[in-house]
Amino acid sequence: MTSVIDPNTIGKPVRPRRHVRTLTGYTPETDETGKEKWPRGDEKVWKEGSRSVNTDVSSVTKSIVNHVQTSLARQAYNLDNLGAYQAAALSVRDDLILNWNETQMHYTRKAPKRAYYLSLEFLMGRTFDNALLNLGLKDQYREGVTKLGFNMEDLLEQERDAALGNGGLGRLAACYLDSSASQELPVWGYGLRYQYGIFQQLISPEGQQLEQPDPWLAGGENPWELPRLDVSYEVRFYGTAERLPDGRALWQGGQEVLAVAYDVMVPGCYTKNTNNLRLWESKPKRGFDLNSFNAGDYEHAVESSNSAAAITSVLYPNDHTCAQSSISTLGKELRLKQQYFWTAASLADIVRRFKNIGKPFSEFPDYVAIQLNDTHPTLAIPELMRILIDEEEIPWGKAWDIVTNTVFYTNHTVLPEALEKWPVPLMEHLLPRHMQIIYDINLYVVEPSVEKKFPGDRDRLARMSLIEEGFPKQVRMAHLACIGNRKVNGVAELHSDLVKTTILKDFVEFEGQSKFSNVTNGITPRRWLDQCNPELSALISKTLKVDKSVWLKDLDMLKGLLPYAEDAEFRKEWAAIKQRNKERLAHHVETTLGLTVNTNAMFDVQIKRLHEYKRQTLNILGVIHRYLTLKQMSAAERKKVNPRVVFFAGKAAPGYYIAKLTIRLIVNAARIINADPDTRNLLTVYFLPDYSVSLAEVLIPSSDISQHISTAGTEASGTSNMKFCLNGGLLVGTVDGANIEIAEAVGENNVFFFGHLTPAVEDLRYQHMYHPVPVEEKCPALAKVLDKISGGMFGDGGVYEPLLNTIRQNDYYLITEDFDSYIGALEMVDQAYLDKEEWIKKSIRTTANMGKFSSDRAILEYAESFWSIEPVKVT
Ligand code: NBG
Repeated sequence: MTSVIDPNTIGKPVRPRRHVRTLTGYTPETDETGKEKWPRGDEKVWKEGSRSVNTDVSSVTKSIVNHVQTSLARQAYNLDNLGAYQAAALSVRDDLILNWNETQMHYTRKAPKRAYYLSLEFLMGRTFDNALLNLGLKDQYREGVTKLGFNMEDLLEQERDAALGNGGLGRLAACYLDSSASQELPVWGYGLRYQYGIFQQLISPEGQQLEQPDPWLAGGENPWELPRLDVSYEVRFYGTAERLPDGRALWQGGQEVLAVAYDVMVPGCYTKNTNNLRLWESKPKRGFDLNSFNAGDYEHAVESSNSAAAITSVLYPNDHTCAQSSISTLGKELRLKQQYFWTAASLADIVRRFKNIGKPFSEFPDYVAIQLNDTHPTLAIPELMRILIDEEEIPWGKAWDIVTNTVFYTNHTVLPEALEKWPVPLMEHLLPRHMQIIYDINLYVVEPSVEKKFPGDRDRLARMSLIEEGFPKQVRMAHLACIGNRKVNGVAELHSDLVKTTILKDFVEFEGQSKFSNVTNGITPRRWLDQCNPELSALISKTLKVDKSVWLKDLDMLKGLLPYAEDAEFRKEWAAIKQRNKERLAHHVETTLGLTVNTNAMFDVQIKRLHEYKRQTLNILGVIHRYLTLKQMSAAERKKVNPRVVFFAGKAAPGYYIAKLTIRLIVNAARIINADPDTRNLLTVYFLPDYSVSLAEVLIPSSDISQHISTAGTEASGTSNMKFCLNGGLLVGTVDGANIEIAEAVGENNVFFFGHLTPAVEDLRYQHMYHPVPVEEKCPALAKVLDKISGGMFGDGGVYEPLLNTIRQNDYYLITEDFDSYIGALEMVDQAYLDKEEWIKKSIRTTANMGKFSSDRAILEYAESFWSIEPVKVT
């Protein structure tokens, strides 16, 4: 008999398309007496067959060899470092899965309130080392790997960074996941599984930044994720939304794509709790269009499947400050598609999990907290409204109550150009139902209540509206995020104040102060001390006489180091570790770039995204000023100068012309300065290409001084400032972001502050606009530097004119205003460094006082004050 194929089923998935429950998450049934029933087979056989985490060297080596033989289908004869890394990673993954499984089962059984961290970026870096340290298995693996004839450091180097983020915002999300698991909090992350992370940066011979795709998954299977092809949701775009008389709407037609889950295990430090980061990948709903295929039109046949797959193909490399201005219309549509795809899939998953508990929707906020990491996931607000109204048939007002008690919003920048806005026509086209809901929120919530509270204040109404008038009209995402949530916070004290007094001022007057608060950012001391600076971590444990498993989770214990600042022997050990970290960096530069670094010099580091507000330009102009000063000195004077090596690293958004010019100036200035025999023992400059989490892990422990020199009021927090100080590096900075709180914690005499303060900035800008003073008059030292650049000291001077003109004209970021005090601060650094013993004391005191900046503290603040969730320990 021939089988008959129904053409309608071709290309359709065999399984029903709605999410199918998998075995994960099932809870045991109980019998009449309330005793748990074993689900299938012989319980004893099952239990005998189960294994636990491998903790001794011989079971570790067995497991690695087993993976070499089976998972990799290789043998000792043909195993290279990459293969050995893969086998060892798979072995660690097995252990993580065991803990992960238990954690998920435990959370499901207990059904506690959970928090979900929605972030479009998770800058995870490498996992192998971090997982071993958190599991407490580093020593066993090191020994095992050595026994198998490999070197642990070589294997660690094989792993590619997971670089699914642009900078601080994405790394913060990664630190928060680590802290949530370490503090045993039921928190899941939701993000996108980009095929391509942040671009790889190359530097051309002229000093130009070139971008290259980062195919981070190309090396084959990623051992740190679990593909969960059975967890998938349909997500709709375009189509029509027809309002029904009962308040619901029927959204239909358009394009449907599938969101498929990939789970990344997030192990806590010295605990079984292993949380989940769920990343969505887009897939076409059907393989391809069969009609076109049959008609021989192959291109059209795969068109829609390509467009579905494109949604999660690449991370947008835009720095927040050139937000959407440099994206094309098509690019904008894709970006908005990414945002909706991700929030829709995440919410479908969250709602499904909630429904499994069997509680009414009125209790949703008792079980679910959703944190919006910046405005990128703001569509979660109208999407949850849509689900509640259209699918769950909950009346509008009740739905609004649920949403505004569930959602929380963190703002990460007050730069006005960074605030997301989407053109209304685009939103109407792509998400017609959501546009209706946004209009409804404006109509039912914003307008009547603002009018009631401030009768007749039309200007205020226009300022606060979710829709900005213009051609085209735009949806203001920050306003939607602010009105549709329970609490808003900034990320450092100054920043949170600025949020309240600038961009959301009207909303504070409208909703009251209590909705607005601050959670100062934090960093995980596991990666940013124990992992990146193992010698310092060991010295701290030895000195405090406390195992690191304790102090790494209670970072205030570092205070115990304070008395040792007076102990000469301890200082010697401290300084020797810094020195070895410098040598480690020098070795890295030598092997990757073939350059020799003077490790007897002071190491001065600025590493972050390239942006005008972060003022790498100020730094390189300062370097050139130093160079010119050295050139003018006599040989005898030069002898008194302390040698300095300046490191830069960071990526510029591909469309950000001025930032790219700054890179070019740094690279070419370095070329000239490093080659000058008069000065090269005293000053050298390096631009290290392709900045990444892994590069930061080598740079940060080596620094004597690091620079955080944004124009006051522009850097919301900064987090690398915390990482440097935790590793005993001192800070040169403006009175901005978290610099302020760091200085409060470590003592102002251990920080080198300079520059104008935030309240002065607006007036200065006004003066620049309407009463400009030429640079020659305002800041002669700077004028000289600019002239040298224009004059061609670092290659064709004309190339840099657009960059120099941003300073000569307008000078929005106030380089002319801060230059002299900046140079003054650097001189103070030189002075202070002359007294080596005192410098080391400062370094020790700085580390000792950094307890506040642990991301454990920050995540506990979110958990307690916002989300109302509690630790759920997996035993
Ligand atoms: C960035 C700020 C940083 C801050 C991180 C994390 C965005 C939009 N903002 O100062 O510029 O440290 O967020 O909060 O990426």
